[in-house]
Amino acid sequence: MKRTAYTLLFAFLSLLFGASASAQMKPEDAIKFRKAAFNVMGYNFGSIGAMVNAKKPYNKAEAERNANAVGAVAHMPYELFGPGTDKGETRAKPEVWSEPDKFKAAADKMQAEVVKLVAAARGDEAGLKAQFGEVGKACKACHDNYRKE
Ligand code: ASC
Repeated sequence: MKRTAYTLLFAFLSLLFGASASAQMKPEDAIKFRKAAFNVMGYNFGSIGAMVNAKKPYNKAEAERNANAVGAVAHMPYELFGPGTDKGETRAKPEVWSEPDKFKAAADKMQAEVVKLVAAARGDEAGLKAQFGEVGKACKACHDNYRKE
């Protein structure tokens, strides 16, 4: 019983401090971290793109690592568009904050397609190529509406 109480207390404190750490993060740090996440995604997604578009040899193990890396960080940027992060070194358009439901829907769509990309990377190159296209469309939809050139 005592152990359960400590476990619960620990879980509660972790949540509390976890939440406040992200709430109190300096806006410039949030911007820096979300760009880092997008860059990790861009690097790895680009590597898959190079393979499925015959710019470099298809290597299944590498494609799986790339897809897993995208999958591991795809949720991150959207935790980092909080208040005050609309100003500074960012190309994010004001619509990110003025139409949060639509922005969230676009982010959710991307993340759902990335989950399928992770699965597709375990299959053959044709399936990976098809799902690469779907993820690319989700990336582009968001860039078109929510990113300045
Ligand atoms: C990429 C990459 C993106 C997307 C996007 C798709 O490889 O870095 O941001 O694809 O260009 O339209």
